[in-house]
Amino acid sequence: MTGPLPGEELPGEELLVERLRQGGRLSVVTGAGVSAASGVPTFRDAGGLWRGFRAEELATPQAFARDPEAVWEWYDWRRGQIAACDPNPAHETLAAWSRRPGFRLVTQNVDGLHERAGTEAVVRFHGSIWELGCWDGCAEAPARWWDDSVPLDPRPPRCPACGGLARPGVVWFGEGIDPAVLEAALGATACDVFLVVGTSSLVHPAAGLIDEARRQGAFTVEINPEATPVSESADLVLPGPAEAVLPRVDAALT
Ligand code: BJW
Ligand code: ZN
Repeated sequence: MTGPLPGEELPGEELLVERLRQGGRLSVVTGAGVSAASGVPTFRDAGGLWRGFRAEELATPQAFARDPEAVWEWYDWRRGQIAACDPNPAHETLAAWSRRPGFRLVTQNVDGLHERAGTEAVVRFHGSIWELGCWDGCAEAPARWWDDSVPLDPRPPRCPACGGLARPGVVWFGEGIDPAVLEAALGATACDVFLVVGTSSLVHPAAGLIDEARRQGAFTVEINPEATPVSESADLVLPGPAEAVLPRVDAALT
């Protein structure tokens, strides 16, 4: 026996189609795998290393305090990569679904590709690579400001209010999630169908949202070519690439 060929419908897809046809509230959590087909490297696959460093070694306040120039160089490199990428059919399908009443999208991605595909009101769980903040948290600077220059000039960039170091407007390991963002994400767990797409589900608290959704009675679905810690407990696992599975489910809906 062989599994489905690439591009072929996966067993169980019709179950998701059926649930979505019922028209209840749909919430989606996405991770780096959703942007993989756009050319944005994921964190924990082979392409996610930068000069041999893992995200866990660079995406921390300690790494920034030690060597802000190196951390900014990593972010500048990523900003350049992302600027050259376009949304893929996974982002586009979710943007189309965002017009359904009761739809909510929580993304761990900082790349902005969901917004560029046309999804509004995205809950950016880990912030945005296009925003900056004051490293010292000075009272005069806004909490976050937008700067999409590639490359950044100067690098490291400065806080416009105090002239000190600016930091990327993202959430690093050991930092808390913005309370309003956490509240919005927890709000999204009250739904009928909860989809988790393209995340290794290793990083908390984002990885725990699916458990909260199940606790509240949602039908939980994972879309990921690889098994993750949530695969065993999800109601349905569709082990394929998001850019193929989501458009196929959408086509079956119409
Ligand atoms: C495809 C595909 C295709 C490929 N289609 N799929 C509870 C238990 C244990 C630890 C903790 C816990 N609670 C908190 C912690 C500590 C820590 C943590 O989780 N550590 C674990 C690693 C063990 N969490 C935190 O520190 C968080 N803060 C917090 O909890 O605050 C409270 C607190 C404070 C102080 C002390 C304790 C608690 C903050 C986490 C911040 C994470 N930040 C980053 C960087 C963001 C900025 C940046 O981008 O630079 O967020 S790390 C990185 O990981 C990034 C991502 O959003 C995040 C998740 O990664 P993701 O998206 O899942 O990517 P990958 O690469 O892991 O997976 C890709 C997946 O795609 C794979 O599965 C592929 O198979 C799949 N895929 N192609 C579909 N085509
Ligand atoms: Zn400042």
